[in-house]
Amino acid sequence: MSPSSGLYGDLPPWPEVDFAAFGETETVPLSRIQKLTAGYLSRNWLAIPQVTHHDEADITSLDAFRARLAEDAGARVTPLAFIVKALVEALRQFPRFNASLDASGQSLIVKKYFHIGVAVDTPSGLLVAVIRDCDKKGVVELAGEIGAVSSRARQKGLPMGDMVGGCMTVSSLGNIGGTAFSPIINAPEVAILGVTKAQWKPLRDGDAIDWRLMLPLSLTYDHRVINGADAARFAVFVADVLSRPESLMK
Ligand code: CAO
Repeated sequence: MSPSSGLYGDLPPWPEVDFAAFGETETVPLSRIQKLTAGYLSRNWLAIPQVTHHDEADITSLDAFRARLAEDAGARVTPLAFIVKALVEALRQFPRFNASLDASGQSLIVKKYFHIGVAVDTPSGLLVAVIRDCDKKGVVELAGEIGAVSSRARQKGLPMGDMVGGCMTVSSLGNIGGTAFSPIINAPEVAILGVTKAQWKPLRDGDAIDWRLMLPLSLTYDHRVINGADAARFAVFVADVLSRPESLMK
């Protein structure tokens, strides 16, 4: 798909530049995954009126809690498994986020299941692994599944069946850095949660200063389906459950 073709064919043509006229260059073919992803991302970027809402969650307790949990379970547990569980709770509370517009755009299909997509950075491009029935799995089980599916994705890619049917996606750059970003919705989902690196921040507690570990949340939503106030409520809800990690151990 050319960058300007498709839905908005009346855009000016993409600039054709002889880059070599300005200095040395090298042509590197895109991988199959990168080419496919480019098409989907362009479609989703053009077709969805999307807005990103930013908030942050206090994960001071969660960080200590997950360290204890990992030690007790003898397993690796990153914040992501808690974030997936928090999303399940938020989707229950705000069912409009667990929905897709039908092909005619006239009705909303509201899902009663909780399959969460996890964006995985692989050497050949970005893949979204869908973790099924996250409402029925515990945090440790989810952490194991996310770890296993992301290594599989990096080593040999994923079959299409492992990447479809998601309700909402999480894109975590928390292992790398950043303070906020605008993730693009993975259609036909209506929202995606971006997460960047948790940072210690001084928060006022009466006359004292308390250092808290704050996790940035970047929630992109389809404005045709979700209004800004509900997006703000959704983010506040996610932040609240993340601040009470015991509540996610059900
Ligand atoms: N803040 C601080 N540290 C974080 C963190 C956060 N938000 N999220 C993860 N970390 C830490 C983890 O705890 C882990 O440290 P420990 O081993 O000491 O606990 C370390 O960072 C590495 O985590 P990880 O990346 O191995 O595991 P994960 O569960 O956080 O993420 C995966 C797994 C597959 C989502 C991730 O590796 C990945 O590929 N992310 C990129 C997704 C991407 O490219 N998104 C952009 C798409 S465009 O929207």
